[in-house]
Amino acid sequence: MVEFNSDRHILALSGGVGGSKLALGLSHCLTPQQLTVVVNTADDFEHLGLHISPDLDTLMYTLSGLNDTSRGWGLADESWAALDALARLGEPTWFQLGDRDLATHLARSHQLKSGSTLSAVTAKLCASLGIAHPILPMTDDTVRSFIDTASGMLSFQEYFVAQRCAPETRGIQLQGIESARPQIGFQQLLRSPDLGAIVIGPSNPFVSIDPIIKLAGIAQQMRTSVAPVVAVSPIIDGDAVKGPAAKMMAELGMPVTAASVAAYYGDLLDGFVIDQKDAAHAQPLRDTGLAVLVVPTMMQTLEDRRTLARQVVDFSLSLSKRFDGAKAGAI
Ligand code: FO1
Repeated sequence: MVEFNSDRHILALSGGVGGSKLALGLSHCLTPQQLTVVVNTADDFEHLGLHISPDLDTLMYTLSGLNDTSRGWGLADESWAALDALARLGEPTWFQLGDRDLATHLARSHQLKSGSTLSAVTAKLCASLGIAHPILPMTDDTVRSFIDTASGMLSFQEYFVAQRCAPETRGIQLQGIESARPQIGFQQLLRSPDLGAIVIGPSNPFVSIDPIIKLAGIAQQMRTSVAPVVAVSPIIDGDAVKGPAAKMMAELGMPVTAASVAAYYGDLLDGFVIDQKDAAHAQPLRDTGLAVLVVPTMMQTLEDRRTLARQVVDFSLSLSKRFDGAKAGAI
């Protein structure tokens, strides 16, 4: 465990694959009392009558060690008999549901239909999978990402899975964002004097992190929090490790660089973590007043995840000391 004042808590904001790798590293460095992961739910959708929460699934499977590391989603050692049977019945199979993964969607959908909130369902699923660290959906209300493309307005999964991110992105709409209430534990944590740092994972800024920070009041609470806000760049050497972040940035007219991600988050950030391949961006970013950590950020092994997590926590808490005086007056 990282040695730091144990009543300081880290709040990690996460999308799917990249965020879950850092969250796994954090879960190895921090106790369940020291870490909460808040997860994007704007990728959620209804499919075959089931409520699918892809990023929550990825977090749960990763933190329980059940995830398929090569695909990046779903469970390891999966079988596909139900999907084959669905194909025979003429049902859509573009979104692949593995046999054991299907149990998660059935349980979630059943519990939601019985009146449970997504938070309660997630807590129950996590407990069943033996996950001790709290994983919270960003909201219990409905927010859905739509991608405005050259081929029309597409729901996120239509864009991401069915069309393999091929259509050109013109913009992103977060339907329901104005009326959605941030999850209650998320709100309480942001107000907590024990909050040590807010860590934005190396996730897609537009479709994974924006839905979380654009929830009512969240960006303002992050800015005025006693805790520093530190993001890990999802862009390394001009490309995204996984997913369409780099393609979307280019299509939205942004330079595909780590520095561009920092500029996008703007005054929300106190610190930024970039890969050593992007070391040339460090000084220009520091000149803007941002604290910058340059370390290897490519997480290939479990040891990479642990090492980066430890470095991010140490860096964030060092800023915490720096900001104690400055930010304490803000709440
Ligand atoms: N991603 C795919 O590329 N193809 C799939 O068929 C697919 C199925 C799937 C089923 C359950 C689940 O929880 C996730 C699944 N994903 C699939 C991943 C997911 O749609 C995306 O990775 C996220 O939405 C992006 O964060």
